Amino acid sequence: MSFPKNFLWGVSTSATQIEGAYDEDGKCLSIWDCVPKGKVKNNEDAKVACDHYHLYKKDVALLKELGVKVYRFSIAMSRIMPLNEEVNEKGLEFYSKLVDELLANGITPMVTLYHWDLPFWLEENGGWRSKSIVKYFEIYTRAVVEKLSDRVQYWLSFNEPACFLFNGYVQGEHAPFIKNPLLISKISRNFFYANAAVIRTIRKYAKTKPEVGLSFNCSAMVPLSESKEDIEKARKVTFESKGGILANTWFLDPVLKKNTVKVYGIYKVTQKTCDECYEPLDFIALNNYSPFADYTSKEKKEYERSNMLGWENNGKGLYWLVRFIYERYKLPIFISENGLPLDDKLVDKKVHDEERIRYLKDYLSNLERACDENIPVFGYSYWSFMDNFEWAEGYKPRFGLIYVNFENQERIFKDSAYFYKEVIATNGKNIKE
Ligand code: PNW
Repeated sequence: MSFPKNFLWGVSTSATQIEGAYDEDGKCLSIWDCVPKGKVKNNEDAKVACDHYHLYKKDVALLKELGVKVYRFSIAMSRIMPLNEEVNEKGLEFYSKLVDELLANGITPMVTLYHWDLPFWLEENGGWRSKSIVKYFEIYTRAVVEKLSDRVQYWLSFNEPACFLFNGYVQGEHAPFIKNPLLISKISRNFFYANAAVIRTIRKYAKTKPEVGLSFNCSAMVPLSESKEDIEKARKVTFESKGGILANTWFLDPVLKKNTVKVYGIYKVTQKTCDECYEPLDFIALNNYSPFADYTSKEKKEYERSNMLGWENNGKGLYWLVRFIYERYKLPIFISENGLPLDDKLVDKKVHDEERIRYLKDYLSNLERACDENIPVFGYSYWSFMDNFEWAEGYKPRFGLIYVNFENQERIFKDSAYFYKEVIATNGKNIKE
């Protein structure tokens, strides 16, 4: 009963959320540097964030102290592609030094090529509404892969297409704050082509045999009981009902099964798109925070607990997600995000975040169950390494294992960081205590 040997324990971050240095060394502005007033809580911004761009060596030392095997971070396209087809060597240099620092400390890098921060000039060009975006992703990916692939093996083409496309262009809650449901098919199609181009470019130019995945934000419905009928009902909702189809099937089926999907009778991923964009992945990366609400039944759920952003905490959601996804797509799974936001308080240089420790115990014991049932999960990466810029929510929700004092950039291990360190050291033996 335990996690596999060599399980990849890690922590995750993304460029915009931690780096700062928003206009240094040739970086252009991204859509998250050009947010209209009123769109982010308290009009906060990511100009400085955790100042990781300058403090990266100290941060890698903290990763080492935590004992992580893998560190998942993203590359800011705006550092690499300041305008049109031009490539900025200084931007590449930063990530090259970061990779060296990680390797020197025995930590495996996992690179996300796109975590939501489109260069602003590319948005003005039409952004995800324009097919021309594909060409720029190809140039960008080639530059990064040529620079880093002698040392980087794990690649994620994109982080959460459902979020940056739908929050950005359909709901208008994230940059570029456009609200137009009629864009669903078009922006998705451009995404499928960009994703295929990115994966093909990685495989074409990689100097080390690459392991390529994509981070999907996914949720499952937790069955009401473990009877056959309830499990079947939950599986159906996970892949077929309203929430399930747009959040899970819409992206996963075309990418992983070459299957067309139709939603609400109007929106469609066509067979042509599926055929032209099919490029098998080596693994599936899942970002999971909450299960789906139960759309099919009025019965009360087993328990209701929600975090400060209103998302339900329930570790069973992770077990069922991993199980349903593996049964349907049959690929190895990496959990690339899972975590809890709290309004953590620093008291005498300590942060007592028992709630986060309970959360970790709940989610990790459910993940262990999946491992025990021989589902090939090969790693888990907590979101996030440290407190950071939580997009439209600003700095209040703190997801980190490490507390960041944004006044002076001090970093402090929370109680959960000590707990997670022990999780890694014992390969999960302490989650039952
Ligand atoms: C992720 N949901 O987004 C993002 O990848 C991170 O950048 C972000 O900071 C983190 O989670 C925390 O919000 C999410 O449906 C997308 O519950 C979807 C959900 C949650 C988080």
